[in-house]
Amino acid sequence: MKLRYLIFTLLSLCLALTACQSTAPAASSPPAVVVGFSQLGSESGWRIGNTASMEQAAKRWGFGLMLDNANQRQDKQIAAIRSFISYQVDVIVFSPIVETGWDNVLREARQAGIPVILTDRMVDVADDTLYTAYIGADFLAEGRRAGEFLIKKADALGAEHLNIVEITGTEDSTPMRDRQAGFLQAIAGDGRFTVLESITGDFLRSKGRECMRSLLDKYGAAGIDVVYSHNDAMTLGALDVLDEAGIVPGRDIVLISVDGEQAAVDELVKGRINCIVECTPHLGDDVMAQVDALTKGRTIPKTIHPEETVFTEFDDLTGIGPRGY
Ligand code: GZL
Repeated sequence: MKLRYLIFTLLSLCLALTACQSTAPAASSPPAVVVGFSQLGSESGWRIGNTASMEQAAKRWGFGLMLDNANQRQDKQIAAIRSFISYQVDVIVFSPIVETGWDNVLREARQAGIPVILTDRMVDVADDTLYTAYIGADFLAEGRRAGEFLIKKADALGAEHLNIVEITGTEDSTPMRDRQAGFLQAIAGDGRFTVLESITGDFLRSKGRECMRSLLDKYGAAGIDVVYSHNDAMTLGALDVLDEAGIVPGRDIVLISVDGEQAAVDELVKGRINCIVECTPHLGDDVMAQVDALTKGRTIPKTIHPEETVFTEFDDLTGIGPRGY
């Protein structure tokens, strides 16, 4: 039995005994394909849904999955990738918490002959052959959808001027950079909009709450017309603060969010959020289909974007089914 099968089987047995995270078929038949997946954390409902999607898809494809949760730390992701190289997995999949700092470990994976698929977020590396594919959202398009909604909302309000505050995701992460860039591209040249300030909430509900509180302290409720928040977790934190301050979200202040978590969609239906740009966490099947193709020696596309939409107050929201995250 190949060393890595032995390791995987023993590791799965050990993980199973200690109830750690490993998805493996019955120990009697080692999986033909083993995937090493470095997940960046559990910071939001989106992330938890994404992890579930990857685990369920690996099971459906009959792949062994070594899952490591880095708890928001890049150094732990790098260590996990190195352990996957040692175990000689067939494919490494990871969601890079930030874009920079990956060149060395990706070169080590290439030297070991192990292909790397990026999922959910991109890397900024000197040589883009260091990764085989990126499977995840087009965050620029997501940002543009947020900006396009705001233009429509300003038209509907007959607003002459709107002050915007932006609560951004993790700095140097692809969703943060491109959701901001796409939004600014969409509203560029429209003199009705001023972005007063952008502060990072790191995609966390608790920090979204802190950001909203400090922005209200600084500008007052009358000074803020629009909150553009890069994910639902931070938006839900902002809603907590607006409620405490007696501000009616969705009416006194326009809220634009991203992800499409069930909890946020419920607030959208109540009119407390005005727009949610969908970002699907259900990437597992796309990723595992490309893993399958790679292990069969086929060439795969360099970039795969999932279909995504946008939900706004101007739409018929009765048709939104259960979100699953
Ligand atoms: C987007 C993903 C982001 C989500 C957040 O693809 O990277 O990270 O929008 C999550 O909820 O924290």
